[in-house]
Amino acid sequence: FIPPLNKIIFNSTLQQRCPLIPPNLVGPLAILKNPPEMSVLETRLKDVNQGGRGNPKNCASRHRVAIIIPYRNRYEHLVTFLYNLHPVLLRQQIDYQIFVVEQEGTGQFNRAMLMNVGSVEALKERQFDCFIFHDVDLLPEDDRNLYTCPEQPRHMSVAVDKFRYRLPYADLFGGVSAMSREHFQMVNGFSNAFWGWGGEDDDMANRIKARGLYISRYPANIARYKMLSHQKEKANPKRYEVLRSGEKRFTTDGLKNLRYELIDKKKFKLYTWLLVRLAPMK
Ligand code: UD2
Ligand code: MN
Repeated sequence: FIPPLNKIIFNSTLQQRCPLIPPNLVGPLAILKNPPEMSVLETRLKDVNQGGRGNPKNCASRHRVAIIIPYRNRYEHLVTFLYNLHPVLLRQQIDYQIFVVEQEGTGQFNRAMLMNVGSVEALKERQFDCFIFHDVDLLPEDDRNLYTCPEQPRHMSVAVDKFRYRLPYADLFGGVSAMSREHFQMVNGFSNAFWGWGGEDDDMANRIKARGLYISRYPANIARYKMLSHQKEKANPKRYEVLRSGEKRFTTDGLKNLRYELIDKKKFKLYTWLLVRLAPMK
């Protein structure tokens, strides 16, 4: 017996592949700003499975996506994020899991390194084919902005309210961005050398270009986000210097020399939580 091409075996039953365009999207969204308590949210989001996993009920998803959130000390943002994101991802018929990668301690934050850790730890669970790196404070304003990885790395937060819905500069890759597993590994992940605020996203843009890839984007009327308010982090004064010398480290600094200690891991209902101690890079 040879199944027809449009069907694949899934959970030992034959299931139709989901349509290319998810049928239940609503378009522009009202952002939900006052989330209930986490425990209430957990019972409300019935279609989400332990560890913050979701997948469409009646068809086989075309996408296996790990959503990776670099995180420390922004609990209110996290609750609001989960409140807004899960329903969108479910409507988009994506087979996904949300990973919150928390940096232990009070040392300088390293967003890029946490995302590297997230990718490595996610792949220990499943063979995801797409990574979406996501600031915890960004909420999509339109569910046609699909959480999937197209042919090229995609910068998803094109129009952010904080930047008056304008792209600040052409090579911006910060905020929310999507890369296939293949491309992410091809560029050796993010640099581990950016401690404190800034530079890590621009270094990734350079890695992408150096490999002959390019940053793609959806139209700005769809790729819209609201940023939750927070204090400005102190920028790393060395970021330009590290960025300028970045190219000579593309092949050595990244997934290749990533060192960390996994302190704790828990599968909460609405997300998988990883607590990590980052080792300074030499
Ligand atoms: C911008 C970028 C962001 C990153 C950063 C520079 C956009 C829309 N965002 O964000 O992607 O490149 O500049 O590093 O372009 N975080 C914590 N706890 C902290 C600090 C940071 O959880 O104490 C996480 C959290 O997910 C946060 C993200 O790191 O959203 C970026 O930090 P930010 O929001 O303070 O920086 P922002 O808004 O300038
Ligand atoms: Mn922010």
